[in-house]
Amino acid sequence: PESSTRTAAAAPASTADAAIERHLLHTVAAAPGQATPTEIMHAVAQVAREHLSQRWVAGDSADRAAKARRVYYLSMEFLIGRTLSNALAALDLKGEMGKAAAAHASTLEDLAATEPDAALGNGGLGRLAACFLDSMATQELPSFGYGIRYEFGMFKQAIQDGRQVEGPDAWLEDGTPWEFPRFNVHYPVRFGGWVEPATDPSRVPTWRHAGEVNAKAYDMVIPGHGTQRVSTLRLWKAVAPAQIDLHAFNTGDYSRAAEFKNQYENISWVLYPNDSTPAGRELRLRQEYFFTSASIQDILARHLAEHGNLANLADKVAIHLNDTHPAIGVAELMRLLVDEHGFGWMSAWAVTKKVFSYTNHTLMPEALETWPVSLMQHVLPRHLEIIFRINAEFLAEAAAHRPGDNDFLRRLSLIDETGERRVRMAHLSIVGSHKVNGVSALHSDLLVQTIFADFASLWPDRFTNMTNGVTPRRWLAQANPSLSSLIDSTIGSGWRLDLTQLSRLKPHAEREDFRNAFLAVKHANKARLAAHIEATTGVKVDPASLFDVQVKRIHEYKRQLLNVLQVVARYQAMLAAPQADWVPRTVIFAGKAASSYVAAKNVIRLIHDIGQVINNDARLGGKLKLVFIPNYGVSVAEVIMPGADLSEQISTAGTEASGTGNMKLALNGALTIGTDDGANIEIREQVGDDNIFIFGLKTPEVAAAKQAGYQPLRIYESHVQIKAVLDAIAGGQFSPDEPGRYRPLVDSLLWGGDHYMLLADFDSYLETQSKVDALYRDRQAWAKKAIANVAGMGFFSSDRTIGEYARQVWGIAPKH
Ligand code: DL6
Repeated sequence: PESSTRTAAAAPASTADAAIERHLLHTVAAAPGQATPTEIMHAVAQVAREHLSQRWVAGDSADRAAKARRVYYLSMEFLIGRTLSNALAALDLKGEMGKAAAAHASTLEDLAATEPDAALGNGGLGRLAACFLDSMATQELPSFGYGIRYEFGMFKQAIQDGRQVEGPDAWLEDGTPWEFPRFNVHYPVRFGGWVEPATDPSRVPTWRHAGEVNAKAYDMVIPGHGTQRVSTLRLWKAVAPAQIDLHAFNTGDYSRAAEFKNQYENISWVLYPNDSTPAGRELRLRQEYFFTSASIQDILARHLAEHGNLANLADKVAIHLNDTHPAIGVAELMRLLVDEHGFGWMSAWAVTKKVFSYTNHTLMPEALETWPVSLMQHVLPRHLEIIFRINAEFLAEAAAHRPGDNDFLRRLSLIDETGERRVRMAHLSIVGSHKVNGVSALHSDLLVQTIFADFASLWPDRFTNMTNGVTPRRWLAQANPSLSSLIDSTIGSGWRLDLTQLSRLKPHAEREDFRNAFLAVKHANKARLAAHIEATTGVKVDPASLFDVQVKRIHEYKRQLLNVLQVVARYQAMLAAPQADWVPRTVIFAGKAASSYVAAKNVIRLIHDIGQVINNDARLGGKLKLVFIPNYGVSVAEVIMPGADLSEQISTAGTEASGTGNMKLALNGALTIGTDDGANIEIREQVGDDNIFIFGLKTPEVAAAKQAGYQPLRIYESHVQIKAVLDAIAGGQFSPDEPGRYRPLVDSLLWGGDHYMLLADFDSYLETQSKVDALYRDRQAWAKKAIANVAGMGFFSSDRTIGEYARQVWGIAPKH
């Protein structure tokens, strides 16, 4: 391994240096002169940990003394990324630590790069949760995040022969400096068995559970910025009950002992088990109940320790459901209050509704969780009973609103009776919460107009909107230090804690020297991104070309394929007129496809195959490149966002709940080309119509076109360019070794109905792309608009979002 050039004998130059050496010697057990960058990173992290831990203890004591009202954010996912730089920035230790790192012949960036990403999430929902933790700490909200300590996070994506290959993400392999095991905090979580009815009405039923696992707490510290406060992310690890283990072990049946252990401990092994099998689906339900139950038991224990009883629970506790994954919490709190804490049903229900609130993150019907009643009966029989009773009472209430309307009740029911009976987790969340929100203005409107319309007719005031945001600390200050210093020297550094201050940049867009400085920063960031592209794909790209970026999960509704069609159209047009003055473009994709999502994986392969042809076609003179950056995640995003010129946000209108990549890219000075969808609409309002490229059908037009009998085949037959593009792909021009490879993909567009309306938006997309090219030719005009984007992004700070949640949903006052 590489070792630093410093000799062990040299005296530490500063307090920071001394602290690092102390930790190298005492915690990491490495000789300072021989320590590897990873060891030095661990030592630096330990220094930060010491400070954070003091802040933690102080904040916790203050909250206890104040008997604070707290918010508990329950989420299956937290996509945190690396912590070191963020922690040092929060502690204001970057300068000092940078110097100390230099003494070890290293830069802070190099040290930080040795930390594995904590990738405990899939995409937008999980990253939003991580931005929220940062803002909750920064806004000094008494708060906890609760989730699962997955042993393996989001899979590592490699691209082999154009195909996505998934590898395990053993992020805890070498330990993490950021977690604090809480050996004294653990709860039993029970599964299976049956329910023994109560013997008389004054008693409660008894759940004779079949199995029990121990949930052990591991805390991760979340630093606040500009404050001494930190927040806690409490993650649960599943541990088999020791006596079971030992019994089999003692009788010499080692494989049975291991089997028992696995059966219980697999609950916290992997993020999102493949749910294409019954075993995978059951494991997922167990995961959901496991972390939700442990979290709620912990919340009640804390409350009892502070208040002595649960009478004032709803005054002191707000529990937020990040999507429906923790929705079983509604039944679990009822069970704990009624079965274990002596509450009557009615008073328990009144408390439960006050305590919970719920965010929906998707309108896609296939993403709305439901669990078969039979599975629920098998895994959580007592909860099923509770859900049935909640449903009966709820339907009685609903029936009073519309007597005789059985269809209304059928649609509202917590149980879907069409086909196999299933529990609708979104319905449980709505009925059990006092507030329900969507994540952008459009999405929240669509929720009440479409999938939740019946509920909205019952309880219009329950529904609200909280437009997403991103943390400026990670997504500008940390990811883009050069733009941050330019901004600091122009308007001061206060934007880190008050992003609306970015609006002060507006007048500077008129200054040529500022525009040039801005362009120079962008160019340097593009060079950094180009180096990453070359290192990870082997393709050399020109930082002077327009960097056109689509980075996000690969999904049909996000329409990476529409972008691909555009690239092929451009390629064909360039070949037809090679001498024309083409604006050089580098089209950059990144993103993971769910391991069982065949259509998405085909898109990755298609991008790769087209890239192979285009990138090696000398006739283009290097003016078009197409690359797929592997293993998209938080740290890769931190390199991509600052280097983008154009942000592709091209989902079919009405399908993307919000998007947050759109915010990160615009914040780093990319111009958006996008549809009238999700938060794009609000980005447009903030940056102004002239500074964004909006194209395509709007949500009502999509619905109308479908209603009118949309026929993609007709478009194909009558549209020369679309036909040429699809024929090239289907005919094997990009897969000469297997000419039929993409025939099914094209057929599914033409004959499968083109569900996401790619062909309907094709013309408008291409026209708009030409406008992008035209603008890019005028570097000064482009810079003006890019600066206007940065200046207009103040609204999209997660501090603003968290402030809104705190005041309007959780009833807690934020700092600002
Ligand atoms: O709210 C965060 C994020 C949105 O920005 C995206 O538009 C949305 O697709 C995403 N949803 C998910 C998974 N949804 N579910 N369930 O990540 O949430």
